Amino acid sequence: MDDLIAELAGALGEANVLVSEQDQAPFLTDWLGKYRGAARAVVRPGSTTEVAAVMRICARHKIPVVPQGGNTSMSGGATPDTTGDAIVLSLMRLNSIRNIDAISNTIVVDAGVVLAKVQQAAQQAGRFFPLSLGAEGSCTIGGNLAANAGGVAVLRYGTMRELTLGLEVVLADGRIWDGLTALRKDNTGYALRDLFIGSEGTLGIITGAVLKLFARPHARATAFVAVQDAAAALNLLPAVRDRCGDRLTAFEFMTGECLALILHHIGDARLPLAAMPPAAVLIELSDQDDEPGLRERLEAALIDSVEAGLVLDAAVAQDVTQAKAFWHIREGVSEALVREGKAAKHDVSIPVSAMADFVTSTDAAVRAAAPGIRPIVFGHLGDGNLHYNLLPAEGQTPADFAAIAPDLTRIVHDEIVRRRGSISAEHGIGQLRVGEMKLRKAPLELELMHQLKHLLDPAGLLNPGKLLPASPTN
Ligand code: FAD
Ligand code: 2HG
Ligand code: ZN
Repeated sequence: MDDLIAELAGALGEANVLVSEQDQAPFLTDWLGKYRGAARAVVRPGSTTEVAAVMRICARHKIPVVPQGGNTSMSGGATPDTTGDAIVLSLMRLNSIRNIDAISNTIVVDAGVVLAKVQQAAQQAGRFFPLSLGAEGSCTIGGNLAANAGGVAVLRYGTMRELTLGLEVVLADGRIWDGLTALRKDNTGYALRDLFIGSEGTLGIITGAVLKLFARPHARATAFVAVQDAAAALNLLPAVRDRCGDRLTAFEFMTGECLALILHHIGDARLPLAAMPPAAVLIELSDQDDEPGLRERLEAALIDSVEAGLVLDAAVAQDVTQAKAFWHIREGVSEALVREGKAAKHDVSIPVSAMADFVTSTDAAVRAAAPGIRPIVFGHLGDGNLHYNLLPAEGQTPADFAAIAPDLTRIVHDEIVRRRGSISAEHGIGQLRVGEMKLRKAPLELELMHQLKHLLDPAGLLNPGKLLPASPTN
């Protein structure tokens, strides 16, 4: 056993320092199966002080550290590189709900708590934690924070950043920053909390968080709506919002090609419409009570929109089971994409009003560059966030597709930048997009980001190769 492994085992116990290939395997590949890395060890601390001990040991030995939560990153953010120099620091054993305060409307949790467990804990206390996404059964609060996750309820409740009040973070040198305050107002200087949120494990290890809770919505109305295209969906958005106001919780778009892919691969997904539509929107309203009233409101908005020619057909869920079946379709999309083959993934953020034009011109541009290419487009249209996935043409070999994928990505990202958008809305830069940063970020922004990185992680040990290119200039 070398010195490093012996010290780590001394701090955490041998059972929590995984060195065998077999034990490490699940931690070294990403959810999409796109990256496979190597590590000296996978360590599993069980407390904040143990995380701090790991960081002190790694700082002394100059060992890179890759933090990992549920390992559901869509950008290879939690997978180490292939050198085998790094350790993977899994937060999964930090899994306690520390406190729920129904009056302050807050919950304090360890970073390794799985999102679904936080939702359940809030529900048991008669409260509601709104972050919701397809990976909620396995992603962790620490990962949600490090990625500033979005999901399907951002329209009403905001992203993880907006849902967070305080953080506890272990710094690269092992010091612990206790910022676990539950204050809605605190004007005492720079917002350190917000620096760590969205930093993808490159500035510190998040070990705990104070999150906002909300009143539990007891009423929901859910509709699966056929539309002609993204332009119709975009016009439907204000029509529903005007009728339903803040009750509008989700507005999720899928093209017909996307729907067909889901229905093909997800065996128990059933289309709730008479015929396959050119495109669809999944709409959800929520409120404190009065489910029949909520449903009526949604139906009225949809009837108006049929008359205005925006809606082709619609199914409104009559009970929870039907609503779940509608969501099952939407939630099947990432799995369907993986089953179909490796897609070139793009996480588009542009002004909401530019979405339809974006889809039309990007579809045309990628099809011109690569005849037969299959855009699979879906996402959080109400947030200005589409997942623009490209699948190879039928019969195209993976090698041929890989050869043209960078050019296609350039086309998609150019279309984003033309609209003053961002190349990542919610999945982060990770290792997937790190090569794009110099092209897409202003030099001044990159320089400031490098200075902050140097301040907090002078030896560059935290998640190297992710988010930031090696230097701002070359
Ligand atoms: P990981 O994948 O383990 O890590 C993500 C990043 O955070 C990595 O850079 C890692 O190094 C870092 N990290 C993890 N924990 C910590 C910590 N404690 N301290 C510091 N850094 C840390 N994302 C969305 O925003 N919206 C969606 O709708 C959405 N849907 C998804 C659906 C599916 C099926 C899947 C597989 C993923 C989806 N994602 C979505 C992507 C992903 O960002 C989220 O699942 C989640 O936020 C990642 O949490 P995790 O615990 O798995 O983090
Ligand atoms: C979603 O919105 C996720 O379902 C995953 O962000 C998107 O697989 C994807 O591209
Ligand atoms: Zn998404």
